[in-house]
This record gives sequence, structure tokens and C-alpha cells, in this order.
Amino acid sequence: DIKITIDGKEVELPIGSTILQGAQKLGIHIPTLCHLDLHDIKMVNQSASCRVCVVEVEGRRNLAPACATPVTNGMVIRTNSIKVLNARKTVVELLISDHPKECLTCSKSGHCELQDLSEKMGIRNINITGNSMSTYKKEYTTSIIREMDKCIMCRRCETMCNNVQTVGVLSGINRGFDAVVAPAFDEKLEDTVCTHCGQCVAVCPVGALSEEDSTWRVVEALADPEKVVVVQTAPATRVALGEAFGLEPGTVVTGEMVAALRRLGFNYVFDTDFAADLTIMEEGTELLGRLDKYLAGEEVALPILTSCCPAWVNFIESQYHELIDIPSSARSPQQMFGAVAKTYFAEKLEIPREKLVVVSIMPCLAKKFEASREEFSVEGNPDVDIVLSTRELAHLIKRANLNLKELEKEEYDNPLGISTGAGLIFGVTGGVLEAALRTSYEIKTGKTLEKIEFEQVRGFDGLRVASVDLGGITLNVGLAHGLGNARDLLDEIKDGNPRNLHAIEVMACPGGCIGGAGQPYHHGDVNVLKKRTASIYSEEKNLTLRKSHENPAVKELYETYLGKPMSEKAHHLLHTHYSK
Ligand code: HC0
Ligand code: SF4
Repeated sequence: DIKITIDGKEVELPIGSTILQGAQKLGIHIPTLCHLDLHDIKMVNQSASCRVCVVEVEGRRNLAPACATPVTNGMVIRTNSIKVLNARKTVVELLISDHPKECLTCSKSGHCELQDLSEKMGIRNINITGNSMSTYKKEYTTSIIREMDKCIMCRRCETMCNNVQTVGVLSGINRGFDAVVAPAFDEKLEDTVCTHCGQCVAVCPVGALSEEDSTWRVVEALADPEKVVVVQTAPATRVALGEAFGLEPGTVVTGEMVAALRRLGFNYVFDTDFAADLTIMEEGTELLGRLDKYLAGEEVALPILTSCCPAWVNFIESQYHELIDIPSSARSPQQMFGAVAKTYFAEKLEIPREKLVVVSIMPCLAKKFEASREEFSVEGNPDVDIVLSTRELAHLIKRANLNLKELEKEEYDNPLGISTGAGLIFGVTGGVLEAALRTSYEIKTGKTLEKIEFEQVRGFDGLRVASVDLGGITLNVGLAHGLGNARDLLDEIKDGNPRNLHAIEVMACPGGCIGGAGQPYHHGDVNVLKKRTASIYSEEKNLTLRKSHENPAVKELYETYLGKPMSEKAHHLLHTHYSK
């Protein structure tokens, strides 16, 4: 070990540690900007480009960046000397001198790490002259807005896109004041293989990357007396929305969220969890069908891949064309909900689909893209009209002067608001597969599960495999969260599936949907994701209905409308095909 002194306090550290890690161990806060260390999800950005974390090292003439300077025995460090403070202030002033001063209207205002630093450093005016500000045109994709004149070259997005997601569409281009992180040749993001996962947005410290804002479209729809507006809330939103109102990460606010949505004026407040149960009926039946064929020695596409994560679907479509036949053909719960709302529910209300507006509240930015796919509309009328992120919903609630914390809990509406615990756990990595196993086991064996939790598929490791007994058949399953881990699994399948996997669940975002890019910002704290995960599981444990096939509203939908899973009507409304 190495012994160093920081601000008069001694600490021992393993070889290879940085000054920053030493300070963290001592509880001494050194400000950072470009640095981000989420090693649980393999997101470590150590570009040392911003120099906000500089410290004084005794015996050295130059200040050292704490995030990238390895410790050596006997080092004496000062983190708060006048020299350090002045240097940090100059660094931040330089960054601001090439940054639009748009804090009043910036989507990141209040969450911007540069704004925070400026405030902390007491910067009141910028006297640096002679710089010409870089100007870049705003780019709008279906889900992401890029404002590259706000890019500070921290390269967090690049690390996320390249190292964690392995999509690799972002890299540093240009030099000097014009330097930004962008697709190669400054191509439009929309024209690249970007999956719309939005994880670059989730780690951008400033307003350079943000989400498309649909809140005003929702306000307009709600104000239109001609429209009936229904809303669905994704599983993972209920354990994160509270953070935007100052509650602890993972606080469950389901009832308060329902109440807020009613106050906002939605005519029906429904739950994506209902559609998640429906997804299990379709996907589970498909899985058992493929398994039966496989056991009978027939040629069949295995492993089956879950298909509910839209960034994952984009990834496989653009990068693994040769595997395009293996994902389940089941649409995602969001899209199943939309299709059922605009047929079954519209018919119940006796209104044409055009009169119904379906709004989704999603933890995800790729859901905006998914809803815009042509195959999910009928004669130009989309099944899901507008998708809001959890953050956008928080804005809407605040705009209406409601305080989520003060609202009395309310219940979802019938029938598309009825769900089981199996639907709820969709929000975490492993949840979709666990939900599918619960139902497949009982349908296959005709027996009741003794232990409903499939602990084997739970956990936070990026790539997991497990074997599960499905009534005499051993089912080998694989799970990945984060697209880099998914790539490892897909490469394995391409190489002949040596582990003989039968079913694979992939979620594009670290942690699954709870870590979606539309959730309140985690500000580099992986524990936020872990707390949300724990809340989903503990909430689920207390539910009376925990298996999708026991959902009474889903049963009724089959009895009165769809017939049975994989029926012709179910195929038409609930399944899809993949392209490219
Ligand atoms: Fe998810 Fe979903 S679980 S993708 O993570 O399957 O976004 O929360 O809504 O559609 O249900 C996101 C979350 C959903 C869908 C569901 C699935
Ligand atoms: Fe890369 Fe995802 Fe951002 Fe697209 S949305 S640029 S895939 S991190």
C-alpha cells in the first residue's frame, strides 16, 4: 500500500490509486466535471480534459489533476489552497467563455454540473476576451436533442457510447474552440446506427444532450374537448419520479403519480404493467411453442430473444442482421398497450381511434422512437401518440403547481390499469425473463410454482447465465443489461451458441428500465440504480397477484376479444416483424 497525506490527513491506498480516490476515502470533496466513475456498469471516464479537479502536490511546480494522477508514497497534497482555487476558477471561466449563457432556457438548468461549479466558484462575470464562440446548429432526432455549442468536451458521452454500449457513433472531432463530440464527419445522429438508448444524455453534465420535449403537445391534447386522453405508466417510472420532488431514490410513488395524472386532466390513467402481463402471455406462448418444436427435433429459431426494449431492437436490426429471425415477434408492452387501447378500449367507449390520444410515461428515450415506427400506426394514426420521459412528467406536474409529495394516493382505472407483480418486475434487469418463467412453468407443468421468485436470474452483473427447471426440461437462459454485454451474448450466439442458451433477455440500459435515460438524473451514483431495483422487488413481494396469467383484465381481454395467445387477432395487434 501507499501512504499519502491530503489536507493534513493520512490515508493508505493500493498501488495505482488516484489522488481523487484517496480524497474520496477520506471524505474530502474535490470538484470534478469530466470525470465519471461508475465501474459497476463499466462506465469510467478518465479523460482528465477539464482540469477542474486540480490539486497542489508538494514539491511539484504544476498543479495535478486529481482524477488522473496516481499516488506515490509520501505524497503531500493540498486540495483547497489559494493557488488551487484560482486555477479552478480560471478553468471554469474558460469553459464558460465558450459556452452559451442560456441558463434561463436551458433544458439542463438546475441539473447542470457546469452551472453548479460556476455558482460554487462565485463566478459573477466573464472577462476573458478574444475568444470566438463556436456555433453549431441544434440537431433534433426523434428522441434526442443535440446542442453542440454547449459541448464542453468532457467525453462522457463518447465513453458511454463506445465502451459501455459499444455502439460507437460518438467521438471527438475538430480542434480548439470548435472541438465537440459528434458522429464521424459530423453526420447527423439520426443517420447513424445510434440506437436512441439515450445513455449519452444520461451522463452529459451540461445541456449539450437532452431529450425531445413533448410536454406542450400533451398540454394541448388535454385541453382539447374533442379528445379522450389516456395515459400508461411504465413499470420503472414509479420508483424514480419521486426523486424529482426531493424524495429518496427508490421511493415508490405509484399512487401519488396516478393522482397527479388525474389532476393533470387525463381521462383514464392506465398501467403499462397490464400490457407487460399481456406480453408474457404472447411471448411465453411463443417460447413454449419454440421449445416444443426443439424438443421434437424440428428446426427452430433459438435462443428466443426478448423484444420489448426498443434500443435493443434498434441495435440488433442495425448490427446483427444475421440474427434477425430469433427475437420474439411480440411487440413491447408500450406498443401492445397502444394497439389494445385504440381497438378494444376505443370500441368499449364507442369512439373512433382518432378521437383517442394515447400518452406514455416512460423511463426511456428510445420509446419515443419506437412509438414513431410506421408499423405501429394505422393509416397515419399512431397506436401511441405521445411519449414523455419520467423527467418530462415531473416537469408537467410542477407546471401544474402540484406537489407530488402532498397528493393522496389513488388507484389506476379499469380495465387497462390492472396488473400483476410479473408486470412490475419488467422494470429491472432479469424481470422480463422471470415473469416469463413464472407463467411458462405453470402452463407447461400445470402445477403451481412453489417458489415464485427465480433468484437465479436476478442480480446486477452485466451478463448472467442460469439454468432453470421447467418441469423436467432444463432451460438455459442468458441475461444482459447494457448493449456491450448484449454484444458479448450475441457474438456467442453467432459462434454457434456453445452454452446452448434457449432464451435471452436484453435491456439496453444499465440496470434495465430503472436506469433508462429518461429517468431523473442519477448524477453518477450507481446506488441510485440499485435502490430503484430493490424497491421494485420489495414492492412486488407485497402484491397479491404475481403471475401474468392470473391477471383478470388480461383474461377478459382474451375471452371477449383476442381469443387466445398467438391467435390471428393477437398476431395482428400484438406482434411485429423486424427490418433492415
Ligand atoms: Fe420498460 Fe417495458 S419494462 S421496456 O424497461 O418490456 O421503457 O419501465 O415500459 O414497453 O412494461 C421501459 C420500463 C417499459 C415496455 C414494459 C417492457
Ligand atoms: Fe450512443 Fe445511445 Fe447516445 Fe445513440 S443514444 S449516441 S447509441 S449512447
